[in-house]
Amino acid sequence: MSLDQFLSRLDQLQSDAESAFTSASDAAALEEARVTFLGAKKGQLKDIQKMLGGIEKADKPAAGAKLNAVKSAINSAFEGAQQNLAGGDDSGADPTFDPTLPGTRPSLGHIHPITQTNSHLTEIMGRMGFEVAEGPEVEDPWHNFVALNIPEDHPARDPLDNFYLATAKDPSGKSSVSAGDEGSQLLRSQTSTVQIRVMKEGQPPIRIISLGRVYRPDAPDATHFPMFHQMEGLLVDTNVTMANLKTVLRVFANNYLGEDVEIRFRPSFFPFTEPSVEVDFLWNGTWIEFGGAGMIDPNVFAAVGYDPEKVSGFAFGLGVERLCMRRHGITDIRDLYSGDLRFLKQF
Ligand code: FA5
Repeated sequence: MSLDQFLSRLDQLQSDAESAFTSASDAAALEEARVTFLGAKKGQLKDIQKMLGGIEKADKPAAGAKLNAVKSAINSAFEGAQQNLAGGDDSGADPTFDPTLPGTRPSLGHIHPITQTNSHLTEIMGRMGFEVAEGPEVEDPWHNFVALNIPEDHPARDPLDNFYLATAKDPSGKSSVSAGDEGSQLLRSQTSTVQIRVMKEGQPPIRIISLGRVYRPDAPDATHFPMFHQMEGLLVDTNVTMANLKTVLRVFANNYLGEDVEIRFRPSFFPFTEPSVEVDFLWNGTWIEFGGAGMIDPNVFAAVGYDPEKVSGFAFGLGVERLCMRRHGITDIRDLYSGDLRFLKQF
């Protein structure tokens, strides 16, 4: 073998060994590369060393010098790769940190199903021209009962059917509450109170909905909760009929529950509407009650200063939880308020 051939074989060997060492991704791969190039018996460096014997005598010093230089270059490339794999790059990085492992997802909150339902109902009713109105949850008996044509002796005013508030009135700190008292405040038992506030503040034509919490001392069961939500609707104009009321509620039900849902009115009684009805929707072959409705009673118009001979209107009040439960197949109202994230995260 000529000197030139020998030298170029050595150059080739050095570059092959260096790239094999740097691309070894773990200790096992590096060891395999070490045996290939530096192995004492079958290593490629050993093979070339054996060829030194076949070099012309005059060329031997140059060939030997090059062989030694390549040998030490390959050895130091091996040591460098060994250090890198051991994390010896002094960067201060945590050697136990594995960037390929999945991270811990931060847990994000989301909107409660009843709040989502309120937004959905607002959107549907908004398309029929109903604007949102609000009223306070702590009410006085005038808005909750008197203006709604609920007389003093009506069972709906019974202290056992309402949450009257213990408001201290005298400086001695003694509670002045005698439940049912004209002056005592209570948590509103229905959103119909907002009808009164809106009519007192404005003039017809009126077309509003009001979504909010109401409170009743009902024992919790699968369909009742002491705090729940209602969607009140109120439309006041001239020549308003029950056919208008039924159309609005049917369009609402078809949009919220489905095109195949039918609506039925059952005769009922509410002091603030005449005639009054219970509103049922036909859902999967069963009639289900969602709320009450009717034409505004002339006494209510009189209480807010409207002329019952000139204006007419309808109102309805639907249970928001019952609507939400139907749409999502929820069978127990208590699940909505248990605070169990496994349940709530499904919505
Ligand atoms: C009323 O509250 C009337 N204000 C409705 C109304 C408005 C009639 C306007 C006429 C004109 P009622 O007490 O039936 O009506 O309640 C209406 C709906 O609220 C019920 O059909 C039911 O869906 C829901 N609801 C009543 N009590 C509870 C409760 N404890 N938990 C959950 N939902 C309830």
